[in-house]
Amino acid sequence: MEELRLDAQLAARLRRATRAVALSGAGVSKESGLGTFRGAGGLWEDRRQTGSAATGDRRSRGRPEELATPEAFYRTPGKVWRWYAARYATAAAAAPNPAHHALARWESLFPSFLLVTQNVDDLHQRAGSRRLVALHGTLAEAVCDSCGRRRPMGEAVAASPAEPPECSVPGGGTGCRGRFRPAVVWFGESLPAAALETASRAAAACDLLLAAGTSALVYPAAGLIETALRAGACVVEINPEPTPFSRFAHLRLAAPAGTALPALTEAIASCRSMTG
Ligand code: BJW
Repeated sequence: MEELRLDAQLAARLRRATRAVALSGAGVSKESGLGTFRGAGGLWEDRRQTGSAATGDRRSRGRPEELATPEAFYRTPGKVWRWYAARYATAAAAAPNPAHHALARWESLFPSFLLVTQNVDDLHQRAGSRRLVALHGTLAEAVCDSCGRRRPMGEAVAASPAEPPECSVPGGGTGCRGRFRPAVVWFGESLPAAALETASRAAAACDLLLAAGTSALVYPAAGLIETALRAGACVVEINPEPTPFSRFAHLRLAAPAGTALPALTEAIASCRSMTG
């Protein structure tokens, strides 16, 4: 992306911003080779429409609301487990892209910054982001659905590649008899309370919110954009496709995050280095 030119009013808002929040979604990891959920080529694209059989377990049929749910896991545990095992392997082999690296820089650009991610890959962390909350859990761990014990996903998949492994925490000699599942948040499940509380407070108090690579369809995460707008924050959106919030954004960059985010970050750094 060419150098970004900001109009004077927007440049002034970006220069004055002290409390920034970024909400990231699957589109930020797209250029690292990870699929988005919705839209063309997404993980939830209906294969009957594309006729593609080459995507293996990483794509799955049906509406997301019917797939990433506890009900789907209990109905077809092996299918759901293998889907996550394949996605875990892809994420583990992926590397952060320029969008992740640009966002890691935001910690030094603003006096207060919080990255709120919906992503379950750990690419932001691997790019160096530290002030981060993950709203939808992590692919890197499995958690017992009965006793809550956690173990690395890689270890759980190696122990049982085709079906979710049973938990064998000793207890009364029988073990807990639960099953491991990915430590992610499915539809109908509560988000981690502390992470949501931190994100909500930051959105209510921010003067700049960036929404990058998210369709902004899933709540309560998408509600953070509404919260920031209501608080009077400047809202910037990076997404090649429009979202329900596009028309409210003060700046909309209809481009891939891997190019738009470094360009925006340079523009912010340059206007913040100016005095006055
Ligand atoms: C690029 C790009 C590039 C492409 N660069 N961009 C209020 C109203 C209505 C419904 C609800 C509500 N509150 C709660 C609900 C119910 C539900 C919900 O939101 N439903 C809606 C779908 C209608 N929410 C929940 O159930 C949540 N729990 C909850 O609220 O608990 C309390 C409660 C319980 C019961 C009833 C009511 C309340 C939990 C939500 C959990 C979401 N989990 C998932 C799966 C995680 C595990 C996994 O990875 O499999 O999280 S769903 C999936 O969607 C995943 C994502 O984090 C999430 C968001 O998706 P995201 O990141 O936006 O990705 P995409 O694919 O949608 O969009 C990618 C975008 O990138 C696109 O726009 C592209 O254009 C763009 N893009 N290339 C930049 N290169």
